[in-house]
Amino acid sequence: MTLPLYFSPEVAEARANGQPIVALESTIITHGMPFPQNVQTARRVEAEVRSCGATPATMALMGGRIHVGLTSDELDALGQSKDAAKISRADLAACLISGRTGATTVAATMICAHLADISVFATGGIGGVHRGAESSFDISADLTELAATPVTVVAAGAKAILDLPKTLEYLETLGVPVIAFGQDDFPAFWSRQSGLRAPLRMDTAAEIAAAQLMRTALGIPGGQLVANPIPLHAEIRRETIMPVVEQALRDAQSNGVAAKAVTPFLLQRIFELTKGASLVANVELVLNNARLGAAIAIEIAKQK
Ligand code: PSU
Ligand code: MN
Repeated sequence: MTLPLYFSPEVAEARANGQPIVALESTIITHGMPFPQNVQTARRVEAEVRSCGATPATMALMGGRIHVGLTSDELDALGQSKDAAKISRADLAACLISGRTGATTVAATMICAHLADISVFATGGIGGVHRGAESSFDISADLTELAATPVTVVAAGAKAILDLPKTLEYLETLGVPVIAFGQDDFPAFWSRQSGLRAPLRMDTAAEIAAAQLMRTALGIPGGQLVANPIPLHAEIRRETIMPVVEQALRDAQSNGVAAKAVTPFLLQRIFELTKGASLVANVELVLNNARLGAAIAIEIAKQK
């Protein structure tokens, strides 16, 4: 069976010329941000990757194919779609045979990136171990994907909607390198500090690239998580965001939100409660991650 991979003209050209490519996810577009900011942000992130000398490849499932890179019209349609499914590892094959439109989570984007021979992926935040996971068992498939698939994921840490200590413990159990970029603390998405020390710290894109190549050379499967702190000017301090997060969690509970709906519900609720301020910070940190992702992709191409 041939792989149902479809490359956009831009990505096909980059591949033909051996240029560095950065994968981008699409659940952040369909389930992570409201329209029209979702499409505007996706375009800005793609432009940022280009201006740093790499090619962006936004992943989505459409018409039974894995689209590696979207045209401007496709991106627009996805951003306005009301019925795009949220696709993780478990849903990928079923979505493709149905021909439905699917937006890829971190886990699914890693799988698609690896199939397309792309080793770097930039996003906002990853899924993790939810608070109360000891009874709900809600642990994102993003974590096990990091243990399995050789892609370096650049994120701004994880949101405080999650249990951060448990998320770090779980990543350690899975053997996933968690690398804070340029600081000792594991960043907490909107805030630069989580109060938790990251297991590893690196200060250059070259080191991060070398570590991924070494891991592959050693035959250790899986990728690495690069936790890149939000730029200082865009930060929302922990004291400000934590009460909002607590409120959103209470709302999720009283509305009986469960399973795949939890993360999108919390993101939307926090957006409402902060009157959009959470989104402004979110956009800045994704742009920042796009820059670092491009720098790592360029280094991997050099060092390979
Ligand atoms: N966290 C964010 N923004 C997001 C997501 C998570 O701060 O957009 C999305 C990503 O696509 C991630 C997914 O892979 O939610 C995780 O969902 P779950 O917790 O259901 O695995
Ligand atoms: Mn979940």
